Amino acid sequence: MQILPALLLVFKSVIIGSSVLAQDVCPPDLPNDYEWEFRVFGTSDGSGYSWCINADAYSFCDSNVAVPAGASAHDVAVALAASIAAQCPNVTASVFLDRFYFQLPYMNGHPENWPTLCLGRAGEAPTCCVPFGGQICVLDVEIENYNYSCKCGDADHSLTWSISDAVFLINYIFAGGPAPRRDCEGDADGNKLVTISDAVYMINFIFSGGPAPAGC
Ligand SMILES: [Ca+2]
Ligand SMILES: [Ca+2]
Repeated sequence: MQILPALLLVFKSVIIGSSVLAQDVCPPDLPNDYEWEFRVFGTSDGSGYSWCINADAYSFCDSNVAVPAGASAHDVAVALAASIAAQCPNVTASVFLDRFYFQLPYMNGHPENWPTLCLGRAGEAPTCCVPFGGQICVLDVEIENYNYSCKCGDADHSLTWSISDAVFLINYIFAGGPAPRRDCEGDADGNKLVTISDAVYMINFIFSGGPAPAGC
């Protein structure tokens, strides 16, 4: 989360024009914006996405955001960010890798005005997220079982290989820590199991010039 301000600074862009709603129905631009962070896992299956922002009397929704089958998590993030931002010029959107961010201007500060953003695949119950008190709301958007792209050995799903992956596995195996998001991500040595051997494999890869994870 510490990188978010920098990311927003770099990638922030206000989408202007092509709004389906008149600008004067959007919330006023006041401090203490509400923020959401989303992360998309996997690729699009082509069935499309839906989202809805509800904030007091305001409601901005789209139930048919089309994303071609096979589109990457980044492409899904771009499509959703563009769709949401296009509904209201006061919504600021940015995208970084498989993550995307929204900011909605503060709305009078009353709990009943705290906005909800719901997001999901078209035709399925969406997942909703409320950034209470202007705090950022983080929501992982799972797109499981649809051509999931697995980076073998990336146990912590950071999209990179590092010693953190070995630490993650050791914590999982010996200390009751969280499991890798997908078994394939924990399976660095490609034997279809997640064991301490995978942590050893990552250590050997990172520090001793061993082979890169593959074949999970
Ligand atoms: Ca990693
Ligand atoms: Ca293994």
